[in-house]
Amino acid sequence: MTKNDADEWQFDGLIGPTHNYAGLSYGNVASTGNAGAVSNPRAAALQGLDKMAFVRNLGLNQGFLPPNPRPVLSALHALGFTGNPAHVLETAYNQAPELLASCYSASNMWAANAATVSPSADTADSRVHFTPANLISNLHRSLEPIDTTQALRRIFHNERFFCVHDPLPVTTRLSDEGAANHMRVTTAHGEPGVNIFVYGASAKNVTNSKQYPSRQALEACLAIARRHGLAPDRCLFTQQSPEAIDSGVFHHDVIGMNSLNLMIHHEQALAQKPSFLQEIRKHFGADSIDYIEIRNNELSLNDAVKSYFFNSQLLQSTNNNTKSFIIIAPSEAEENQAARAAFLRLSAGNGPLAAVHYLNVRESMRNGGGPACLRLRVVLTETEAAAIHPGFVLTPTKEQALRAWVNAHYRDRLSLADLRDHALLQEIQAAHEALEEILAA
Ligand code: SUG
Repeated sequence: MTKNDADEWQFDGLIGPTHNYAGLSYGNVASTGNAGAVSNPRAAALQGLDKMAFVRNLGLNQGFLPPNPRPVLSALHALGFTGNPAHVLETAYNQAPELLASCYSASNMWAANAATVSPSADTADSRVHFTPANLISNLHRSLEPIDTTQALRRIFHNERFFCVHDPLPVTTRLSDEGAANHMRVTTAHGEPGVNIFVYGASAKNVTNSKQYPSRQALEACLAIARRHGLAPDRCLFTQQSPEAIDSGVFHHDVIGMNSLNLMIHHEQALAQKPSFLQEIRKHFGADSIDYIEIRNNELSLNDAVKSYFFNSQLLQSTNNNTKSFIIIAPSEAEENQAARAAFLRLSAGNGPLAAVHYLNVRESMRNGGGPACLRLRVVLTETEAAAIHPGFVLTPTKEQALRAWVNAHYRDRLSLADLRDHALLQEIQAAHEALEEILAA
């Protein structure tokens, strides 16, 4: 088998039963804007499953990552809340509701932040490498890596093919938010790629964002490239524009997307665009890369953030037509005139898009998570794909079982006050036990 037989898999985060709106992510305008709203975890999970099924029905490879167990009682203990679980929940709710919400967050649904992934075609030891993101920029997200690392080691367990590293050490200098800030440009999935790491800040930066924090450190990107064994001459490190971060672009995938050799970027996405384009062209030549720029007068930074145009899932079309890509965009992009018009332009005439499908992932969107946030891309050869844990592949049977599980175990209404309800904790434990049975079936 040659590496050319490799294909891309989408691993979506299965949305957990504690999905809620706590306004925990400063710099993510949807999260802070919806703080305190009542969520519907059941609808959220079903919307996520609808999207996964849609992708699978297009003939693409679809898997999922399990929700992390919540609440993280050990974190509440570490934060000084003692006693039995009911007492811990009640006192945390009364004294520090944001800490309780952090320990209850279902944020590992945004699988694009689970890890950075390098396919075997790119790595020195020809294994698929994963670095789970340390997610240290926000307390609630910093509680994800331990469980995420475990889940990745469970799914990609065969060490002959896979290497799941530990997350990077916990320090702001190595702040890492995973694949949301990484793009792999290549003409075929199984060919070696050029790895583009987009960072928000570095130790040497002079031009940082002013209003909102940047989340990805250059030093984290450099460490990942080293530990994955990527060829230095096939790695490119470029800075996000501070202006974009200050407009609510907390991850690069909110302002740029790519698949294979197609890149669609907003003109204000990057701080050093000219040198970036020069380097990209040096690697590919003008003909083998399709770089499309969306100008500010076509879609403003604000509309890009509001519509999540760039957080659409750009996928390889499985139809044998001349256009190679399709888009899964959030309904919010259809409702935004400028975003809709931009998609029309890209699908008309010689545009690269064969189709644009608008899907409803509103429950996630209200926390700043669009279609692309909800999935982790993993390029696998057929042999590697055969070695993953089959329980995490979204077959039609598994999909039906997961839908029934969500309907049986999820609430359709969750407010922040509900988080102190001890019954909720027991419901979630029962849900996780039932999920294990589905994974084993
Ligand atoms: O990290 N929202 C997530 C959204 C992550 C989106 N992912 C990508 N762009 N790839 C975040 O800000 C909000 C949770 C809350 O407020 O309750 C939250 O964590």
